[in-house]
Amino acid sequence: MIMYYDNKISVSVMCSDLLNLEKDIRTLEKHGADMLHIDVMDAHFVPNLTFGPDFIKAMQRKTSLPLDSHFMVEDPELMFGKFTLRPGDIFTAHVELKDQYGNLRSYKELSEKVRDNGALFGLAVNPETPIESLERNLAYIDTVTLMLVHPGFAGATMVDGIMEKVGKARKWLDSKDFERIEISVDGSVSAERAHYMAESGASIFVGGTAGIYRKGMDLKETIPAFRKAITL
Ligand code: S6P
Ligand code: MG
Repeated sequence: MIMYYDNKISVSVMCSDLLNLEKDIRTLEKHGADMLHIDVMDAHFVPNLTFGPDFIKAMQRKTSLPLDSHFMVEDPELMFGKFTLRPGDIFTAHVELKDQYGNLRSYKELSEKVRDNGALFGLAVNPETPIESLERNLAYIDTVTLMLVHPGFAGATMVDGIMEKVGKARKWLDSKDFERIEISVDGSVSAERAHYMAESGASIFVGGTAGIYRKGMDLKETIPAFRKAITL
Protein backbone atom coordinates (compact mmCIF):
# COMPACT_ATOMS: atom_id res chain seq x y z
CA MET A 1 0.00 0.00 0.00
CA ILE A 2 1.01 3.63 -0.45
CA MET A 3 2.28 5.42 2.66
CA TYR A 4 0.74 8.84 2.69
CA TYR A 5 1.99 10.50 5.87
CA ASP A 6 3.96 9.84 9.00
CA ASN A 7 1.76 8.01 11.45
CA LYS A 8 1.13 9.96 14.63
CA ILE A 9 -0.02 9.20 18.16
CA SER A 10 -2.45 11.74 19.56
CA VAL A 11 -3.02 11.01 23.23
CA SER A 12 -6.46 11.69 24.68
CA VAL A 13 -6.03 14.03 27.63
CA MET A 14 -9.52 13.12 28.84
CA CYS A 15 -7.99 9.81 29.89
CA SER A 16 -5.00 11.38 31.68
CA ASP A 17 -4.60 11.71 35.41
CA LEU A 18 -6.27 15.12 35.43
CA LEU A 19 -5.17 16.11 38.90
CA ASN A 20 -1.58 15.30 38.01
CA LEU A 21 -1.78 16.37 34.41
CA GLU A 22 1.56 18.14 34.20
CA LYS A 23 3.32 15.00 35.31
CA ASP A 24 1.46 13.00 32.66
CA ILE A 25 2.34 15.54 29.98
CA ARG A 26 6.04 15.21 30.80
CA THR A 27 5.80 11.41 30.59
CA LEU A 28 3.89 11.56 27.31
CA GLU A 29 6.52 13.92 25.86
CA LYS A 30 9.37 11.76 27.09
CA HIS A 31 8.00 8.56 25.58
CA GLY A 32 7.14 10.06 22.23
CA ALA A 33 3.50 11.18 21.99
CA ASP A 34 3.24 13.27 18.80
CA MET A 35 0.27 15.39 19.83
CA LEU A 36 -2.32 15.74 22.55
CA HIS A 37 -6.01 15.22 21.81
CA ILE A 38 -8.35 17.49 23.72
CA ASP A 39 -12.05 16.59 23.73
CA VAL A 40 -14.20 19.68 24.11
CA MET A 41 -17.85 18.78 24.84
CA ASP A 42 -20.79 21.10 25.46
CA ALA A 43 -23.44 18.76 26.96
CA HIS A 44 -25.62 19.44 23.87
CA PHE A 45 -23.92 17.93 20.87
CA VAL A 46 -22.93 15.05 23.16
CA PRO A 47 -24.27 14.16 26.60
CA ASN A 48 -21.13 15.09 28.51
CA LEU A 49 -19.14 18.14 29.53
CA THR A 50 -15.35 18.32 29.50
CA PHE A 51 -12.79 20.99 28.73
CA GLY A 52 -13.04 24.48 27.28
CA PRO A 53 -10.74 27.08 25.71
CA ASP A 54 -9.18 28.09 29.04
CA PHE A 55 -8.05 24.53 29.51
CA ILE A 56 -6.47 24.58 26.05
CA LYS A 57 -4.63 27.80 26.96
CA ALA A 58 -3.38 26.24 30.18
CA MET A 59 -2.15 23.22 28.22
CA GLN A 60 -0.28 25.49 25.82
CA ARG A 61 1.60 27.00 28.74
CA LYS A 62 2.83 23.53 29.70
CA THR A 63 3.69 21.87 26.40
CA SER A 64 4.86 22.67 22.93
CA LEU A 65 3.33 19.48 21.52
CA PRO A 66 0.68 20.23 18.88
CA LEU A 67 -2.82 20.19 20.30
CA ASP A 68 -5.47 18.24 18.42
CA SER A 69 -8.69 19.79 19.71
CA HIS A 70 -11.88 17.88 18.97
CA PHE A 71 -14.95 20.09 19.34
CA MET A 72 -18.03 18.01 20.05
CA VAL A 73 -20.09 21.17 20.30
CA GLU A 74 -23.05 22.74 18.51
CA ASP A 75 -21.30 26.06 17.97
CA PRO A 76 -17.63 25.62 17.03
CA GLU A 77 -17.34 29.31 16.01
CA LEU A 78 -17.86 30.20 19.65
CA MET A 79 -14.61 28.41 20.47
CA PHE A 80 -12.56 30.04 17.73
CA GLY A 81 -10.49 33.01 18.94
CA LYS A 82 -10.83 32.11 22.60
CA PHE A 83 -7.35 30.56 22.52
CA THR A 84 -4.46 31.00 20.12
CA LEU A 85 -4.00 28.30 17.56
CA ARG A 86 -0.36 27.40 16.95
CA PRO A 87 1.11 26.12 13.70
CA GLY A 88 0.57 22.36 13.63
CA ASP A 89 -2.45 22.42 15.95
CA ILE A 90 -5.65 20.82 14.66
CA PHE A 91 -9.09 22.35 15.10
CA THR A 92 -11.75 19.69 14.48
CA ALA A 93 -15.48 20.35 14.33
CA HIS A 94 -18.27 17.88 13.47
CA VAL A 95 -19.63 17.40 9.95
CA GLU A 96 -23.17 16.67 11.23
CA LEU A 97 -23.97 20.30 12.09
CA LYS A 98 -26.66 21.89 9.93
CA ASP A 99 -27.07 25.40 8.53
CA GLN A 100 -30.19 27.56 8.85
CA TYR A 101 -31.81 25.71 5.90
CA GLY A 102 -31.31 22.32 7.48
CA ASN A 103 -28.49 21.34 5.12
CA LEU A 104 -25.08 20.13 6.24
CA ARG A 105 -23.28 23.38 6.92
CA SER A 106 -20.31 24.88 5.11
CA TYR A 107 -17.08 25.28 7.03
CA LYS A 108 -15.41 27.56 4.48
CA GLU A 109 -15.08 30.59 6.73
CA LEU A 110 -14.11 28.80 9.91
CA SER A 111 -11.55 26.74 8.02
CA GLU A 112 -10.00 29.86 6.50
CA LYS A 113 -9.64 31.46 9.91
CA VAL A 114 -8.07 28.33 11.37
CA ARG A 115 -5.67 27.93 8.43
CA ASP A 116 -4.67 31.60 8.63
CA ASN A 117 -3.04 30.67 11.94
CA GLY A 118 -0.98 27.91 10.30
CA ALA A 119 -3.19 25.33 11.99
CA LEU A 120 -5.11 22.51 10.35
CA PHE A 121 -8.86 22.31 10.06
CA GLY A 122 -10.57 18.95 10.42
CA LEU A 123 -14.02 17.45 10.44
CA ALA A 124 -15.12 14.52 12.58
CA VAL A 125 -17.64 11.99 11.32
CA ASN A 126 -19.84 10.04 13.72
CA PRO A 127 -20.12 6.27 13.23
CA GLU A 128 -23.56 6.45 11.60
CA THR A 129 -22.67 9.42 9.36
CA PRO A 130 -21.61 8.50 5.81
CA ILE A 131 -18.24 9.82 4.70
CA GLU A 132 -19.93 11.30 1.62
CA SER A 133 -21.40 13.94 3.94
CA LEU A 134 -17.95 15.57 3.81
CA GLU A 135 -18.40 16.35 0.12
CA ARG A 136 -19.21 20.08 0.27
CA ASN A 137 -16.36 20.73 2.71
CA LEU A 138 -13.57 18.68 1.15
CA ALA A 139 -11.67 21.75 -0.04
CA TYR A 140 -11.69 23.19 3.48
CA ILE A 141 -10.38 20.28 5.48
CA ASP A 142 -6.93 18.91 6.21
CA THR A 143 -7.99 15.96 8.35
CA VAL A 144 -11.00 13.69 8.75
CA THR A 145 -11.59 12.12 12.14
CA LEU A 146 -13.53 8.89 11.90
CA MET A 147 -15.33 8.20 15.16
CA LEU A 148 -15.23 4.50 15.97
CA VAL A 149 -17.49 4.95 19.01
CA HIS A 150 -20.52 7.08 19.74
CA PRO A 151 -18.87 10.27 20.97
CA GLY A 152 -19.10 11.61 24.49
CA PHE A 153 -17.14 9.23 26.67
CA ALA A 154 -13.80 7.54 27.01
CA GLY A 155 -13.81 3.76 27.35
CA ALA A 156 -16.78 3.33 24.98
CA THR A 157 -17.33 0.17 22.94
CA MET A 158 -16.30 0.21 19.29
CA VAL A 159 -19.18 0.11 16.82
CA ASP A 160 -19.22 -3.26 15.01
CA GLY A 161 -17.58 -3.25 11.62
CA ILE A 162 -16.64 0.44 11.81
CA MET A 163 -12.95 -0.06 11.07
CA GLU A 164 -13.88 -0.91 7.48
CA LYS A 165 -14.84 2.74 7.08
CA VAL A 166 -11.14 3.71 7.15
CA GLY A 167 -10.22 1.97 3.92
CA LYS A 168 -13.45 3.11 2.28
CA ALA A 169 -12.82 6.71 3.33
CA ARG A 170 -9.24 6.56 2.05
CA LYS A 171 -10.39 5.25 -1.33
CA TRP A 172 -13.20 7.78 -1.57
CA LEU A 173 -10.92 10.72 -0.68
CA ASP A 174 -8.31 9.56 -3.19
CA SER A 175 -10.95 9.12 -5.89
CA LYS A 176 -11.92 12.75 -5.34
CA ASP A 177 -8.25 13.83 -5.64
CA PHE A 178 -8.01 14.63 -1.96
CA GLU A 179 -5.01 12.41 -1.20
CA ARG A 180 -3.70 15.27 0.96
CA ILE A 181 -6.47 14.81 3.57
CA GLU A 182 -5.25 12.74 6.51
CA ILE A 183 -7.48 10.25 8.30
CA SER A 184 -7.57 10.24 12.06
CA VAL A 185 -9.31 7.54 14.07
CA ASP A 186 -10.83 8.16 17.47
CA GLY A 187 -12.40 5.87 20.07
CA SER A 188 -11.37 2.45 21.38
CA VAL A 189 -8.15 2.48 19.34
CA SER A 190 -6.01 -0.35 20.69
CA ALA A 191 -2.52 -0.96 19.33
CA GLU A 192 -3.78 -3.96 17.37
CA ARG A 193 -6.65 -2.03 15.82
CA ALA A 194 -4.33 0.89 15.12
CA HIS A 195 -2.07 -1.43 13.14
CA TYR A 196 -4.98 -2.64 11.04
CA MET A 197 -6.22 0.92 10.42
CA ALA A 198 -2.70 2.14 9.59
CA GLU A 199 -2.67 -0.48 6.85
CA SER A 200 -6.06 0.83 5.67
CA GLY A 201 -4.81 4.42 5.40
CA ALA A 202 -5.29 6.14 8.76
CA SER A 203 -2.34 8.22 9.97
CA ILE A 204 -3.44 9.90 13.22
CA PHE A 205 -4.38 7.57 16.05
CA VAL A 206 -6.14 8.87 19.15
CA GLY A 207 -4.95 6.84 22.09
CA GLY A 208 -7.14 6.68 25.18
CA THR A 209 -7.97 3.86 27.58
CA ALA A 210 -7.74 1.18 24.86
CA GLY A 211 -4.33 2.12 23.52
CA ILE A 212 -2.33 4.33 25.87
CA TYR A 213 -3.89 4.53 29.34
CA ARG A 214 -4.26 0.80 29.74
CA LYS A 215 -5.16 -0.69 33.09
CA GLY A 216 -2.17 -1.89 35.02
CA MET A 217 0.30 -0.69 32.38
CA ASP A 218 2.72 2.20 32.42
CA LEU A 219 2.89 4.90 29.77
CA LYS A 220 6.51 3.91 29.27
CA GLU A 221 5.29 0.53 28.04
CA THR A 222 2.11 1.47 26.20
CA ILE A 223 3.47 4.34 24.10
CA PRO A 224 6.36 2.40 22.53
CA ALA A 225 4.06 -0.61 21.95
CA PHE A 226 1.53 1.65 20.24
CA ARG A 227 4.31 3.27 18.19
CA LYS A 228 5.50 -0.13 17.05
CA ALA A 229 1.97 -1.07 16.02
CA ILE A 230 1.58 1.97 13.76
CA THR A 231 5.04 1.76 12.23
CA LEU A 232 4.51 -0.16 9.00
C1 S6P B 1 -14.92 10.30 22.65
C2 S6P B 1 -13.77 11.22 22.44
C3 S6P B 1 -12.49 10.47 22.36
C4 S6P B 1 -12.06 9.82 23.65
C5 S6P B 1 -11.30 8.58 23.31
C6 S6P B 1 -10.82 7.85 24.45
O1 S6P B 1 -16.08 10.99 22.61
O2 S6P B 1 -13.90 11.98 21.28
O3 S6P B 1 -11.44 11.25 21.88
O4 S6P B 1 -11.26 10.64 24.41
O5 S6P B 1 -12.17 7.76 22.62
O6 S6P B 1 -10.21 6.68 24.04
P1 S6P B 1 -10.76 5.27 24.46
O7 S6P B 1 -9.70 4.32 24.08
O8 S6P B 1 -10.99 5.32 25.94
O9 S6P B 1 -12.04 5.09 23.71
MG1 MG C 1 -12.04 12.86 20.53
